[in-house]
Amino acid sequence: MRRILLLASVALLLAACTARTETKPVRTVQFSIQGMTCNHCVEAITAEMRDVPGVSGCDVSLEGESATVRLTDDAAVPKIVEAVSRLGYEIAPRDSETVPVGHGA
Ligand SMILES: [Cu+2]
Repeated sequence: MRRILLLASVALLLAACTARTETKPVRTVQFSIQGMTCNHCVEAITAEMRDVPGVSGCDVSLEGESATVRLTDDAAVPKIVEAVSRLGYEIAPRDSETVPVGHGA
């Protein structure tokens, strides 16, 4: 009987997790960025990207001349391009993929 209760609660947890994935998908979009020369550039771009509505997180790579941005809203892509361009960097979206939310990351 105890075991059945345990299995039932595990099933409930899994169901709750799946439901959340469906209501709030997060996409990861890669950007190419030209013009970064030091970590201050990385920090400035990171701060600018995080201010854009619909961005839930980002990782900017100086060596890779790129950024990986997590979005909850596709409308954020042109806003990111505009905001980072305004700082004086060349930025363009590279590719994107849909990733499940609520499992780390
Ligand atoms: Cu710099």
